[in-house]
Amino acid sequence: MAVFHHGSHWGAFRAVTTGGRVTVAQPFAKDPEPSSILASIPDAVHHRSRIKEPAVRRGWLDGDNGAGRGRDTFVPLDWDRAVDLVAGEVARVGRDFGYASIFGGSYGWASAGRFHHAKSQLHRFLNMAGGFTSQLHNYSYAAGLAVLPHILGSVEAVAGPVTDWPSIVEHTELMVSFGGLPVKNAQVDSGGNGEHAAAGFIREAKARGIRFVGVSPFGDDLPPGLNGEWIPIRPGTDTAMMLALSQVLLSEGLADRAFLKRFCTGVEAFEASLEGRTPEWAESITGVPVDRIRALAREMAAARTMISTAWALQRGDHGEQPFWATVALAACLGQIGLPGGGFGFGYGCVSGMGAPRHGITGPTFPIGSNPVDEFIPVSRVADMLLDPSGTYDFDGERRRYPDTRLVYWAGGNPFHHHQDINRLVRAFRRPETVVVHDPWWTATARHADIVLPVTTTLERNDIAAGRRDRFWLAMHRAIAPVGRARNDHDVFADIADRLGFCKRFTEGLGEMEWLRRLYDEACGLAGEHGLNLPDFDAFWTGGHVELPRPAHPHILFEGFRKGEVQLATPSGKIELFSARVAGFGYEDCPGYPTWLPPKEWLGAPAAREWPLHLISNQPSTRLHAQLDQGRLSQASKVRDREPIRLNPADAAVRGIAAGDVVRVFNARGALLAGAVLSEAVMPGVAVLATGAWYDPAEPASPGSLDKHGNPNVLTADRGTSKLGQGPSAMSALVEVERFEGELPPITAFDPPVTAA
Ligand SMILES: Nc1nc2c(c(=O)[nH]1)N[C@H]1C(S)=C(S)[C@@H](COP(=O)(O)OP(=O)(O)OC[C@H]3O[C@@H](n4cnc5c(=O)[nH]c(N)nc54)[C@H](O)[C@@H]3O)O[C@H]1N2
Ligand SMILES: Nc1nc2c(c(=O)[nH]1)N[C@H]1C(S)=C(S)[C@@H](COP(=O)(O)OP(=O)(O)OC[C@H]3O[C@@H](n4cnc5c(=O)[nH]c(N)nc54)[C@H](O)[C@@H]3O)O[C@H]1N2
Ligand SMILES: [Mo]
Repeated sequence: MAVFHHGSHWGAFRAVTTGGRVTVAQPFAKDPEPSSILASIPDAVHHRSRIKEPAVRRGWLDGDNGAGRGRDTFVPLDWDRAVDLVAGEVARVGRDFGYASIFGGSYGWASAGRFHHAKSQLHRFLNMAGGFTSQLHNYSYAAGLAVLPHILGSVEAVAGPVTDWPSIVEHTELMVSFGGLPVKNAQVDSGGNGEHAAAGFIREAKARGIRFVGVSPFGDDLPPGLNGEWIPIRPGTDTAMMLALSQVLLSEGLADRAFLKRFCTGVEAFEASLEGRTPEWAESITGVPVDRIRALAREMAAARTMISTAWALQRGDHGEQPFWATVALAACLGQIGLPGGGFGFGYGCVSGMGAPRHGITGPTFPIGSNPVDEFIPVSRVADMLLDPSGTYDFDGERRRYPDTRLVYWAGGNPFHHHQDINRLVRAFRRPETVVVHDPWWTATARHADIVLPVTTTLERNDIAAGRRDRFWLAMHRAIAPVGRARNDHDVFADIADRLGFCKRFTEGLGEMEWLRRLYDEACGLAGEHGLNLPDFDAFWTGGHVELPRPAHPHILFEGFRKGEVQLATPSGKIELFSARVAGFGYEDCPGYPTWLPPKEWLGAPAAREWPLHLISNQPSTRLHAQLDQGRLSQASKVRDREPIRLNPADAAVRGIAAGDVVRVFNARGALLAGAVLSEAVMPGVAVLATGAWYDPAEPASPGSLDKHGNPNVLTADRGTSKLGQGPSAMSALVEVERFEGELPPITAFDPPVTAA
């Protein structure tokens, strides 16, 4: 038995190995609240779904123009041949079509280590090869990243740092959260997560007597034991409620006029737009009673109030609006920049939002710069593949999609993360070649032509350092590579060698030399902030470095409120009306926060045919599709299917009992899931987390039933608006029925046959 320091998006741990296998992941002693997701790590590392050797799709070898992607068998290759093929494709496409025809956006969370970060490795490699088309923004809060610079001049309200929890614990009296404080999500953070602090701060806040109000279609979004008040709301309608709250504040003389005058612009236009936006109007849209809306506005004005809006709210049609309406509501309350007051996006959404930390950048792998300046808004990938050289609007620009010939993905899983998978299946048949690196036979690997097996973090040395975390974590190699897996870095070094730039790519450094260099560089930066950190050897042996908590909690927009800084908006102030956004002339994102009905919501005409609103939230038992093979996720399945939560009344009228397998469907697709009945789901809503591995019953035909329960066969692939073009997964209507047929077995975890 041996024990190794390690780190992950789910937390720091000690990897215990026996006989060359990882058997247990023991939580890090300094973590106050380790995630139970750790238990799934050993299962996944040694799972039969690992890719054992490089493979090439049979139809690609036969020149089928992509027709067989997603259903073909694969032929094993040796590494030399695999590397030759990939190098040949990169060179050919770059030469014949230009490097913008290589799509290397490669969106995804990959793993925590900062050196072996797959997407960074790919980007460094492609930058040196000649460039690539990239992706802008993220699936988490793309609409927010687009709209907030116009109204706040920056993105920190959504990307952090937001006001620190200690400021909330000490000063806040009322915390109103749209989308709740989903602490299931605070189990993870990107890049490493040594300290899970959010749930503890929330408990402390409760002990101090803070009152919590959670506005959400799903009661479980407020942590258990909080005794918070749950206000159910129809999905996709929060903007209407926020506008009505603002209308009450302004019309009842409760708004902070001095704050609005001094720190905001466009107040008159905003106020005029609220004509008729009364609680009565909002009740008809949101389902929240008039009296509760009016009383809540008064309660918010009477207390030190923190408004938290979950990232999920912008992941829908017109997703820019709930964020803008949040800012406007907080501006009316006038507490922005005060301790414990104002607003922030994403409390509870990941571990580190609101966690106090120094603004020191951890070890970072240098990727260089892209000689091609072509990008797409992150979630327009299927549009790009289906409509080469098609035009679209984005944030004030008219743009054109590139003509993609080669898709290269390392560290992401679009067949998990993208909306309308049946459309994505068609889109993925378009390019000439698809290359994927992954440790596992994910649905994306199955839809590739050349599949390269890479190591998991446990098979290599690395350093984890989450941007929002206080710990830098040594990640010690605990086992030998599984099968013939290799590190992404080594694979790219070999391809670079074929293309003649290996030395530039590796800089002649080996793995440990890279780690030492990245650590030393980060220490240098920390030193400039007055932090003296141990040298690399002490860090590596000790297993971690702990950055101290800052002495004073950060307060969002404190300096602005004190008059020390202006915002980087055209007016220097908070823009309740934006002349710039209005000037774009987008009907789906006008110049001030506006309730615009989603294309799909419970008030839409389509709801007569598809009467349930599907919420596909983040899973509590894994990270996206990662670790779906593990024991925690598997234990949550119902007859092997992903659990779907339904209100008992909705289940009863459909003759559905707890534990039944149900068919969930709309015009875009259909899936099987396992029914769980819960009063915490408001009537008319169904909750199905993301991440069950896509498992089509008939891979040959797009539109086939997904046997396992990936909600993205049902979600719509359209941009939030012309402004943000973000993903709009949350705006999806469906119907649910009992599944009567013979239950097909799950095959998503069985490797596609490889034939010699
Ligand atoms: N319907 C719906 N869809 C959603 C969402 C939603 O709320 N609803 N949420 C969206 C959001 S916010 C996000 S962030 C996305 C997440 O989408 P992704 O980030 O794409 O999901 P992951 O499953 O984390 O995919 C990461 C992949 O990287 C692989 N990987 C891990 N380590 C390595 C490595 O070292 N090398 C290589 N090459 N690969 C590695 C993993 O095996 C996995 O396949 O999903 C989005 N999709
Ligand atoms: N365990 C775990 N944690 C994770 C992740 C994971 O995969 N697993 N993923 C991480 C990632 S990449 C991200 S971006 C964050 C995402 O953080 P979020 O986007 O906030 O997460 P979700 O779970 O999608 O949504 C939070 C809650 O918002 C509610 N909600 C949905 N639609 C509406 C609406 O229209 N109105 C209101 N009021 N509420 C609504 C849902 O009930 C949902 O439970 O989570 C991170 N944390
Ligand atoms: Mo995300």
